[in-house]
Amino acid sequence: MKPIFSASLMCMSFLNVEKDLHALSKGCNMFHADVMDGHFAKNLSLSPDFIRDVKSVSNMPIDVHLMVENPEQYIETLIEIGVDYISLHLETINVNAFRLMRKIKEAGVGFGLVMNPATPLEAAQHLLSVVDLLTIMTVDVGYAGQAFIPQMLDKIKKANDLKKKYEYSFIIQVDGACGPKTYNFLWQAGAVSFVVGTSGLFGRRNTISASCALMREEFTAAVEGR
Ligand code: S6P
Ligand code: MG
Repeated sequence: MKPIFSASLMCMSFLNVEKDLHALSKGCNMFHADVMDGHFAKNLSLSPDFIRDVKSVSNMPIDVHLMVENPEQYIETLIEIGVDYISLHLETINVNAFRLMRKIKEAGVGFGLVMNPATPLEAAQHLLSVVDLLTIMTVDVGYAGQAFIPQMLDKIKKANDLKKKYEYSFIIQVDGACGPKTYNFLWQAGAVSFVVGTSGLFGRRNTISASCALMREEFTAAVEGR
């Protein structure tokens, strides 16, 4: 199985957005767009208007990670923009999880479910058969550049065991501190998709194309133990 690299757009420089998006679309496999409301996550990040612009210049699949208290408010707009996955936090959908899941899937969009580090996998068990993209946070939401939470490896392994046992189809994605120091553990645990931000892709003294190439080399070296 090949890894999926999902570029965390909130970590990119906005000085040359269109040019860098084109380079990212050659070197990565997906875009990850963080939307925050300053409440559920104590920060602000990307907006639906920005995501619309990204979609207008690129064919890359886009996963929108909604870190907001009321995700329902954004779903119609994101469907209309034509994003590929709408990822909702389990912690924000306990009163309407199945209703929102149906709304997303009936529109032909992938249903993403995201879990905070403190939320046990068991809390998601009734949704696992219908999730397309399961994102396990390995940092608390809100900021790039945080330390990896090692206890999450066990959660990833459990998710992978359940996926195999019940033949679930979700992709296991990890968000937070994905990079050369963590790829090997994450891959061995069963993660397939990696949200790459400051730890794995951005902020290097390099062009975006060179950073993408380096990211892939670092992944190969990490998982092959070289
Ligand atoms: C955090 C957000 C993430 C970050 C990404 C940053 O709230 O959901 O998507 O942008 O994790 O990556 P890194 O390598 O800086 O932790
Ligand atoms: Mg994210």
